[in-house]
Amino acid sequence: MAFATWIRHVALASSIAACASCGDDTAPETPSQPEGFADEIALATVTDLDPDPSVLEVEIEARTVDLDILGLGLPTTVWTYNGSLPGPLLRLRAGDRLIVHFKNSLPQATTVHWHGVRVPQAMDGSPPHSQAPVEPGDTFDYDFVVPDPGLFWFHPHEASAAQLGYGLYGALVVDPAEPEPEGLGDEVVMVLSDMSIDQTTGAMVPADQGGELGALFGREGGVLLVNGKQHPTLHARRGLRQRWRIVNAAKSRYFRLALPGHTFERIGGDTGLLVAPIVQNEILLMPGQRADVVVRPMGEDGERVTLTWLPYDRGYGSVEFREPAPLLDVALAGDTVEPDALPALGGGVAPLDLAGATQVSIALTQHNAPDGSLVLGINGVPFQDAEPIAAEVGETQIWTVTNEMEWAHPFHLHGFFFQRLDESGAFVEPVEWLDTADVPEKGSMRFAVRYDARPGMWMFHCHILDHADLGMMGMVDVRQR
Ligand SMILES: [Cu+2]
Repeated sequence: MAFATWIRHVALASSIAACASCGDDTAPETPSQPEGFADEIALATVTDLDPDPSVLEVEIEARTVDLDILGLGLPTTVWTYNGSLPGPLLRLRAGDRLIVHFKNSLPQATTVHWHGVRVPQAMDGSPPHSQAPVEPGDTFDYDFVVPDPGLFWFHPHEASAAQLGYGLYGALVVDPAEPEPEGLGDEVVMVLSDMSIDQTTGAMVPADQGGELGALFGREGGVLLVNGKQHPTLHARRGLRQRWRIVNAAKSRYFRLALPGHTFERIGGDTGLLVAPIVQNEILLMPGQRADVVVRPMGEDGERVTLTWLPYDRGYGSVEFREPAPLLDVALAGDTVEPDALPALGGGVAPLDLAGATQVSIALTQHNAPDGSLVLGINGVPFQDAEPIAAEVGETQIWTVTNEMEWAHPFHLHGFFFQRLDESGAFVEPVEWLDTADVPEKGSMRFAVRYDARPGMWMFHCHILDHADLGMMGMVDVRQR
């Protein structure tokens, strides 16, 4: 059993024991969320096969299952990890070991990629270099230590646009080795996604719908999901903080989120806490990206406020004729809890030392092959023909990623975090470790990366997975010095 699971059991047991004082009406009330406040969007769990508290050992099977996603009594055949959408929540502590006995019971080959986790290259789940695809009926053991705290996620890296679109994703929470400050709010992990489902039959729409044009735009599903549920309800004690840890697991869709009348205090992103919270009116999550935000739901007793998806302009044709859409209702209850100060986060990151850094420039490109078919690539070369970018363990590189296309691209680097730089080369404040960052249309994005260890061939690609599948993917060959 991993430590974090154990500590929650202990906390539950002690809160039951503490109820001996419940009859004492002089005891000050500790405000709490409504009973079962997040049950409707509870993530599935998985059995830990290892009694060692520093090891989480689980079995995960990729298989199809029929689920009533639309709530209309129509079965949708969803591709899942262990039969649930999303897959089970995996939770460990930084420094713990994760062992996943993976079995592929799908009709096609797949892998599991651990997005954002600094795994050894052989555990990265990204064929052809880190492993061969796991064929139907075959198994693969993933076994690695999770070094960094944060919300991460896992998904296939084989036919990834199709397989994510059909439902293959799950959340991985790594708690920090040292306890976090208390009072950040009651945690809710939210996996956002979308799905293309025929509304009359419940059938999953094939992933190649719309042909090349669909792929060029990046296919978005019309059914928006929070933890696999369409427009679910989350309950909240008025004024009492909740900590929403959100991952965008959609294959193409950007999630621009607003909660009318509310602000968000962003306390983290892809990994770890910030040095101080950032107050934001909206949250923007590109595919693959995470946000760690504190919310104080406010309003009348019995009122519902709706977390809403807003159109985001990621380029040509991306906002026209598109309306805001409800994602999640927050149902308010109870007396209002008076605000108190958010605890000091104590996070933050030192900027990388850029002395002697090597410059790398790449362009995200689009062209037509001689046969007229659409090709996306890096520097005009699709992934299958690409030469890797050379790097050495211990080297620091400054990348300039230029985007020549009419659409923004969410750039993702495997295996290593990076720090954003602005056009002048200064660090973007606050300095953060990221694994995914937006490259605006007809614009560029710069970052610094240090290859700390772990030699091998590492992927980078657009996380609009239709684009990655069309060739917008490359490799960094990190050699031992
Ligand atoms: Cu793209």
